[in-house]
Amino acid sequence: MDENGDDAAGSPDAATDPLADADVYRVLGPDGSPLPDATVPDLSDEQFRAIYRDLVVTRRFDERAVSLQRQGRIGTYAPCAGQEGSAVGSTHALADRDLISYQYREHGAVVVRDLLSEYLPYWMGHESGTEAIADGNVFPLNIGIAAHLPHAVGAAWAFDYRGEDRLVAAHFGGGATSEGDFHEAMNFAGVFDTPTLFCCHNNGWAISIPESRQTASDTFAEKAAAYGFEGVRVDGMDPLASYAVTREAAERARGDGGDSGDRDESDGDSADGEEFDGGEPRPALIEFVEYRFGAHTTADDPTAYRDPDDVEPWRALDPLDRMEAFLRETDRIDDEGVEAIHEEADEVVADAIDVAESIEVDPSDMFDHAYAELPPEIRRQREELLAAVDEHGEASFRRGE
Ligand SMILES: Cc1ncc(C[n+]2csc(CCOP(=O)(O)OP(=O)(O)O)c2C)c(N)n1
Repeated sequence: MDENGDDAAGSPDAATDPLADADVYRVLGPDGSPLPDATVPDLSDEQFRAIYRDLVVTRRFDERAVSLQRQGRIGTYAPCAGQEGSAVGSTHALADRDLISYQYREHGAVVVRDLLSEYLPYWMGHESGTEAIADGNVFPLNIGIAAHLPHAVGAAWAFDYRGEDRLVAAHFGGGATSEGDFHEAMNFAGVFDTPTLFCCHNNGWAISIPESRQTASDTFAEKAAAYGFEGVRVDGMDPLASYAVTREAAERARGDGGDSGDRDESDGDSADGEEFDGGEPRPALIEFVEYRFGAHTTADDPTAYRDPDDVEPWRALDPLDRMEAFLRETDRIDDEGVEAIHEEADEVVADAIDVAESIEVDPSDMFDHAYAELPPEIRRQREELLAAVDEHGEASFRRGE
């Protein structure tokens, strides 16, 4: 219990020992070795390497995006370092036809869908970035916390209604669970059995608010019990555990029983003690227990609200290091293979930046996407801008010119 009288999981106390909670499902130990009682997912060598490749691309993208923001080449950016394991692992467990609806930090999901070039323009202010990823079954990212969740449930309900074998994986942070939209979405999904996976990223913080001030529940996963479906906790910094739990939940959401054989059934308990047992399609809440290594966004300074030393125990669980160690230990990769993946990641991200920066900009685009019909004041501003561009030339509006 902390000085505020809270004993919820994810409290600053718990943050000092990431392995303290025994109810968190893991496949890999901190050093990347499979845990003695864990079932390693039944994937091909190629699939294991693809997960590692996507983790490395996501990390590289993250580093370059922060650097581009510092150079004034993109706007505000939300770093994901530390959280790649859950976004990448869970997306590998889905079918390409499944829809992903995410908050703004789960860039790994976009990497798995191979959409970086289409996506990066969003962060540079181009609306095309949100339109193009729809072709890869990814909803535009959502800044209004939890506002996407009722839409995600609506889309899942529509899939079910039309008899389409598709589900929706909806990602959000712990802070989003304090919003009414979260509860409305969860309730509707539970009552109407929509094929929705609620992927809650418990990264310790909602900007400067620690999880212990976000909820008095012991866990986020247990909130599912109130809506009549399963909630499960998993190590979000363990890509293989994230894969296994998501795959099982996805099968259950499709009505396939949810026993993929990848996960020891004794670890499959829901928050209320019932096991996944097959049968009717059901939604699920997956709490990914993880940590945000960096700032909330590039506009944030985390040293104002947390001790940098608190991050270190979580860095020891870095999902890239654990996955690489697992691949090496099981002879699925060697030095050359690791190097090749890092080189590929550099190239993929550099190409995405080239593509995004080559987009021609029409300044009037900024007025195009909020209203079907422009209100008079916005119309006036548009005309004023176009007149100024006509008079002074577009170049005079560019930075440094
Ligand atoms: C409806 C709404 N309220 C407040 C905000 C301001 N805001 C932006 S991010 C954020 C924290 C969200 O935390 P969490 O859901 O835990 O996700 P994380 O940023 O940790 O990934 C808040 C409050 C917002 N974007 N939308």
